[in-house]
Order: sequence, then C-alpha cells, then structure tokens
Amino acid sequence: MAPQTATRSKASSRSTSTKARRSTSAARSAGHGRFSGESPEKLRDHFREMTLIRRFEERAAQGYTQAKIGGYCHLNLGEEATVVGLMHALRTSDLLFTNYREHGYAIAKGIEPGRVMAELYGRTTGTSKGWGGSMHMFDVENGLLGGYGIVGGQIPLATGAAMAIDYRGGDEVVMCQMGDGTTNIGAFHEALNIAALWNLPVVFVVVNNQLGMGTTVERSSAESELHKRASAYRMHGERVDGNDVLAVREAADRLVERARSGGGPALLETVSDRLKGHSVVDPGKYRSDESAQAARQNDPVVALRAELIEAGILDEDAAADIETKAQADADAAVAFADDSPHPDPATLFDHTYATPVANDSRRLPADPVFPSSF
Ligand SMILES: Cc1ncc(C[n+]2csc(CCOP(=O)(O)OP(=O)(O)O)c2C)c(N)n1
Ligand SMILES: [Mg+2]
Repeated sequence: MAPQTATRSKASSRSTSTKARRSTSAARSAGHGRFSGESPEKLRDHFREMTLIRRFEERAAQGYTQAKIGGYCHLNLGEEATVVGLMHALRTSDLLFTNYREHGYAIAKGIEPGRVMAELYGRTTGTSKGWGGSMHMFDVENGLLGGYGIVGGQIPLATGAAMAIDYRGGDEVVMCQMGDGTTNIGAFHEALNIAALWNLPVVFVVVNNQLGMGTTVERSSAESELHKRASAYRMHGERVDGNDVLAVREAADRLVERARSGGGPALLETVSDRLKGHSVVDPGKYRSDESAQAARQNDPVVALRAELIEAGILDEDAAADIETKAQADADAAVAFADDSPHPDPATLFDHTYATPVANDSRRLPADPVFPSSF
C-alpha cells in the first residue's frame, strides 16, 4: 500500500471562520427550512441519541450521589448536540481521543450504554474492566482510545496516533476532543504545530462550553475566539453553534472527510453551554443566575424536540415514546452495571504495564512493606 503521505497535500492556510450562531429560539424557529433535504428518520435518530445521552447522564449523576460511582464524574449535560453531531462523522475504525467528559462520546461511538455505566460503577463488565472509571473509558474495537483525566493529555497521543495512521498508509482519521480551557496547555500548541507541519489526518475539536471549571474563556484566553488559534499553525479553523446538531454534523463530516482525503488537520470549535457544574459535586456557585438561566434556555435537547414537532417530523406521542425508551435504556444500563461483579482485588495490578517490568510492586495497602523472606 502506498504511504498516505504521498497522497496528502499540504493543509490549506485558508481561514474560513464561520461565526457562531448562538441558538436563540427566534433563530431556531426561523430556520425550519434547514430540515429540507434531511432524512426524517435521521433527524429522529439524532433526537433519540441525544435523549439517550441526557437520560444516561441523569442516571450517572444519581448513581454518583448514591455512592455507586466513585472518583470524579463529569457529565455531557448540555453538550448532547455537539456529541451526536461530532460522532456522526466518524467510522467505527476512526480513532477518538477525549478528555474526561466522555460518557456521551463513548455511547455515540457505538459502545453499549451498559458497558459505559458498568465502567462508572467500577465493574468488570465496564469498558476498562472497571479499573478506569468515569474519566478513563477505553475500547479499541469501537475506536475509543480514551478518556484522559490530565487536561490536554490526550492531544499529543491523538497526534501520535494520526502520525501512525499516516505512516502505515491507512485511511482512518483521528478526532481529538478537548475543552476550551485546554487550549492554554502547552501540549495543545506543540501538537497543532506538528500536525500541521506533517499534514496529519486529525481533527482537533474544542468543545467550548465557555467555562474551564469556574473560569470563563474571556478570563483565561487572550484570544477568546478559540478557532483562530489554528491560524498560528496555518491550520484551517472554524466555529459552529454547538447546540445545533446539524451544524456540528455538517462541519464534522466535512473536516473529517477533508482529513481522510489528504486535506490535512483542522480545528473545529463548537460553542455550547454546560447545564450543570464542572463535575457532579460542583454546585456552580461562581455562576450568575443569568448565565445559568441562559444555558437552560439554550438546552439543545429541548430545542430539537420543539423544532422537530413544529416541522411535523415528530408529534407529541412519538417524542414521548422516544423519551420513554431512552429512560428504559438508561435504567437498563444501571441494572446491568449494578448486577455486574466488582474486580477481584488480586487483579488490581494486572494491566499496569503492557509488558513485564522487573520489580513491579504488587503490594496492596494492607500488605507488609517487606515480604517475610526479606
Ligand atoms: C494538567 C491538569 N491541570 C489541571 C487539572 C484540573 N482540571 C480538571 S478539569 C479542568 C478544567 C478544564 O476545562 P476545559 O478544558 O474547558 O474542559 P471542560 O471541563 O469544560 O470540559 C482543570 C483545570 C487537570 N486535570 N490536569
Ligand atoms: Mg470548558
């Protein structure tokens, strides 16, 4: 097979930034014509998937407060349109790297919700056999290469995976998801530089929910239009409304296929809102009432439901059926997780290293520091 580098042309330096269209109800109702040419079934599928993620995350929050889930737990509430639109662009064989806010991505990439919930519950049936938890989903078969808890940790790894694809002459594409705050990590700039220099098949996606924990983009980023940072590396960058599943899908489809056909890397910024705190335990006290209320008004699941009903693509009964089914699927995921076994403590160190390591300590907290034969 000819190396992919032979067919990949240098990335265009053209900057066709699309101004984000913030989703107001007025803009939405004016835009019904945008469904023309869309398959009604596909639109219903988008709503189905977004609703499933919403219900799944609500059950995850509940499981956390019941102490069924340990560690950290960050939810995609408010980011459902972004998640579904982005994942639409990827084939199963395409590789996805995300930050720690990845439950919805795992489901939309094709992983059974039960396996995702079981990972949250720390059970052996989870995507990482229960060792990873919320922030460390991993599933090679579905092309999910993590789930990273270190802010920006995924970016050099994703870029390396894109280099591996290029080197082997494959036609897969890497998508590297991250938050707005992550664009101030040094590795972001190093990775974008090398990806552009080597014309690698990777699409970087900045999910701009306008907050990095409690800090707004404007307070943390000198260039707050984050897609413009691509231009420092002569990389294509653009911004879309992350509450609009069709806008995200269109941009993701186009940029992924562009990367697949040798067009080079790109930076896609999606702008949406975080409906709840940074993690389940964060009450979000730093946020003004107006900002929290604006986020609720932009709720992408509520908005798509209303739009589809208004356009005659769904009626109340059909929408309610989808919601009932999503709730049942989320409940079934919880039941599957709850019924699954905990890992045997004796297996705790089994996958610490990929290859055997001399003097690899397998000492558990209650074990003596020195073996009796010492
Ligand atoms: C290297 C590093 N620094 C700090 C943290 C603590 N931390 C966890 S999430 C986060 C905010 C990241 O915000 P953003 O990139 O916007 O992602 P979001 O949580 O909004 O999805 C920080 C500072 C971390 N996990 N890793
Ligand atoms: Mg953020």
